[in-house]
Amino acid sequence: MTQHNKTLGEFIINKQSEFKYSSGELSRLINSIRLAGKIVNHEVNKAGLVDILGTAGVENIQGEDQQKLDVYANEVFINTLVNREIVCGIASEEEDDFISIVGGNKKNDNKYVVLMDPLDGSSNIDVNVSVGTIFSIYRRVTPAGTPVTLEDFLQPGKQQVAAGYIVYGTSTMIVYSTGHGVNGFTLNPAIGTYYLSHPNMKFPEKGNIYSVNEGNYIHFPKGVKKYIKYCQEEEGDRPYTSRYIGSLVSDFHRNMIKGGIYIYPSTSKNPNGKLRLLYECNPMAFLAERAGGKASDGFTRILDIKPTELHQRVSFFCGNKEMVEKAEKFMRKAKKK
Ligand code: AHM
Ligand code: MG
Repeated sequence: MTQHNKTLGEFIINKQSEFKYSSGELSRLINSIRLAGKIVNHEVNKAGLVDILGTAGVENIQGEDQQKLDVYANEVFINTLVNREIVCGIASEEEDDFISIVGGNKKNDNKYVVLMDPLDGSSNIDVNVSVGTIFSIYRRVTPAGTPVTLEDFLQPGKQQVAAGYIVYGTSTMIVYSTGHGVNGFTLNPAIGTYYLSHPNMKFPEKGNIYSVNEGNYIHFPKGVKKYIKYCQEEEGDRPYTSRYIGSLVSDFHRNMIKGGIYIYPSTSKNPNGKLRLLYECNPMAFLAERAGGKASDGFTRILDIKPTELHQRVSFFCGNKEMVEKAEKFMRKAKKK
């Protein structure tokens, strides 16, 4: 990566001028997410110092209360979006209910709602493994200027205007799409600037990685068990390799670059899977499709599912088109029997 690569700021401005009649609202919104991501990144980077600076719920040397990082990230994203007056509503995996920003004395004609998982995979923080923020943006369906309602958030994923993630990894990256390509930007922490490092990201045509928590094998549906056995068979380009970080953003990111499938199926413990449709699966499915991949619940396209509740869970199969289709075939076959 060199200094003359386009920065995220420049990229957003260029994109904005492509939409002749756009108000720049979406560009400003992406900009706010970029800023909040930098603040969270700074804090995530200090996570290893927790024993020195104090643990969650305990006062640190400065007499400040240390917060859990997922709670902190939630607050940073909400405060940034509220303070910049850039959205009309927010729903977060960390909040029981959605937040309406319209109301009171202030006029707010903003048309977008943001849904997010502010810090996904946060159990990985203690062991210095990558975590991420996932975000999803929709145009509200109720009239501008009125308080948002549940209806504004329970839209099928195909209605998303934009979606993306920030991965706090060996490098910090923001990867997002406003509907056409998927572009990735890497943060240069020395100057706090994101540079376009991964233009037009695409899943490779063929993949050979499967990512699933095999510890739950015994509780998996038959179709998934059979697909895992298929991945392990010796034939053609198989056996595939198994890679599972347990951090959706990182597993997805690797699979998009190297080619693979991520599966979090239903289990006897979690009959609807573990992942959340609105905060995790829809944004990832939006990116997957824009990058030439596919995402389904084993039978149905994720982006077609009409949500019924905010914290709804769903089985998730996401990655290389060919691999997801193969897994779906095993699911259908097992269901018929
Ligand atoms: P979280 O939202 O509580 O962090 O859970 C989501 C995470 C995903 O990032 C990851 O892929 C999955 O949970 C891992 O779950 P498991 O430990 O059951 O394999
Ligand atoms: Mg999560």
